[in-house]
Amino acid sequence: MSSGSDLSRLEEILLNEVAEAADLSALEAVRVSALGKKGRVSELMTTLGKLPPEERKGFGATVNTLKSKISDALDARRTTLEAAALSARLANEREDVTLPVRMGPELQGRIHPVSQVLDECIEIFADLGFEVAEGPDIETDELNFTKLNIPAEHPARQEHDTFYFHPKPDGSRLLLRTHTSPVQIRAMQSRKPPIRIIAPGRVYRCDSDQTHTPMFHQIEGLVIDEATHMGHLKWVLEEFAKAFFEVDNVTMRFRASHFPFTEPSMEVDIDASAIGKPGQWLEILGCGMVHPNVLANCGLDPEKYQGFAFGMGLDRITMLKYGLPDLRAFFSADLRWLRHYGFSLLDQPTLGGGLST
Ligand code: 2U9
Repeated sequence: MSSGSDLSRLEEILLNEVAEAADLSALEAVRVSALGKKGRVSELMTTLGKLPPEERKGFGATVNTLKSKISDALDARRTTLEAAALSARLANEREDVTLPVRMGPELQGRIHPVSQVLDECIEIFADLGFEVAEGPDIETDELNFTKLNIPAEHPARQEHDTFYFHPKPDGSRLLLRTHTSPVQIRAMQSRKPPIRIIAPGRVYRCDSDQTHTPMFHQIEGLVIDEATHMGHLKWVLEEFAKAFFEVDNVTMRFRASHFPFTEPSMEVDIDASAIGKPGQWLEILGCGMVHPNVLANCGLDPEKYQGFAFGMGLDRITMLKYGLPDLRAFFSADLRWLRHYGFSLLDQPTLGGGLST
């Protein structure tokens, strides 16, 4: 039978043990030996039944008070020990953030030059207020051609060397998109101007020689608003060319051309001094004002809206910027080539940090 003085003696012992626990595991041992199922405080409760009924209530209350005192002391000690353990770790463990990054898989991997150039383009156009739009590689005839003012039997369909899927029972055929333009068609159908988007991605044409591969990459741009004009187009392309080739000035030449989806249409050359070869003209892109038929096909009133579009071959501008001589190497999955021409994961292009430095 425990008297009141036994209980206060036990309390003193237990509080002392809690105070003396030197670390978290010692403290846990104290908790188990006091409050665990067979702990000293819990065992007291089992003696309750042997007490005369009139003493039970008072004894029970005293033991419960003891229990919560010990429990509070354990919590307080745990907080102190945890803080001490953290301070000890912080004092002992040091990170030298100035050390070079350790060689690991992330650093051995290389970013393909086309991916790097795509990231550069996105960075430049995002800064000019464009957002990236995407769409599927497999498209309908309607979105890849018809809506773009290229009706059936139009000669431009032959020039696109299209990969078709087998016709469906209703005669319609799906195809691999021959340009990223269907992405812009979808955007015009689904949102109201102002529209400012770029559409980068893979495109497919059944054509293969020294300068053509059956899959290649394009980036196209589209701006539609109420008063967008050719001056805006010229400014955007000039800003792009300066930022992309990392030069203060570019000389550009706009040559009249023809595309079904733009009117007027132009092909754009830059003076190659931008890549250290003055005196030569390099064709870098095609562009024009979006044809009124295309606007109308997408449900936009050509009397109210107008805008410009442009398209570039990403593979081509990658070869120009980084002096890569052979297009076919881009797709040969040759690790030696990638290790030589690829970019480190840490070379993320930013306008602030210099695109390629
Ligand atoms: C919409 C309306 C107009 C996109 C354009 C070009 C001119 C162009 C070529 C560049 C090299 C393709 O990769 S390449 O062979 N592209 O010359 N692309 S205007 O015009 C559009 C696009 C979408 C709705």
